[in-house]
Amino acid sequence: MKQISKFMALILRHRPEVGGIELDAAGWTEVEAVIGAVRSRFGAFNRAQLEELVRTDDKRRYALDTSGDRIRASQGHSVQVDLDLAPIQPPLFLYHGTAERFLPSILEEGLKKGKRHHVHLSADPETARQVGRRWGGVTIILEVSSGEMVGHAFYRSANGVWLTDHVGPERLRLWPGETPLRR
Ligand code: HQG
Repeated sequence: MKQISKFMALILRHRPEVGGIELDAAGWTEVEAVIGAVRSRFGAFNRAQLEELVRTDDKRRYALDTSGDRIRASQGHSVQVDLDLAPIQPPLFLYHGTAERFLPSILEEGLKKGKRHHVHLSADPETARQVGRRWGGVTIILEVSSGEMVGHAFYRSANGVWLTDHVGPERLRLWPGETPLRR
């Protein structure tokens, strides 16, 4: 199931053509098309298994529409899609987990979105830690003073990831709970 989930992330976020599917402007595609793509790569796979995968995914990466006939990734795309999220007021603080080795560049340039459409921020330090751990080495957590970022649009994806365009270095500090520099 993990391999299938990774394949779904690939075709729903980055390379739909690999699965022979097409995403609409908001990132949606037919559930049947995704089932077909998974079958042609992994063998037997049915709607119940897809729904189970959507329901149990650790980060709730995929969402079905209200009809249950269409599916999309809730965030993380590199292909051009407009998720049509409404801007909302962020909490006072958000968090970003990353690797210590990126810190000098981040403190100079701020958080940049790179290949994705947005910078991804977490609602709490623990989630940020999980995100940062993916990079190996020493994980650090940055606290973002999102409450002070007046004039910057923030969005929250269906799976609770906070999204914005860029975070300037002046809005970042090492989360006080983290002390990597003293290790
Ligand atoms: C770093 C996963 C140097 C940034 C997670 C991060 C998340 C800089 C990396 C989602 C930088 C980008 C996103 C700068 C940012 N200089 N490095 N100026 N600005 N960076 O993968 O936040 O499993 O695009 O710190 O759970 O790690 O895919 O972003 O380390 O929600 O569902 O550049 O991906 O979800 O990496 O992760 P990413 P991210 P999924």
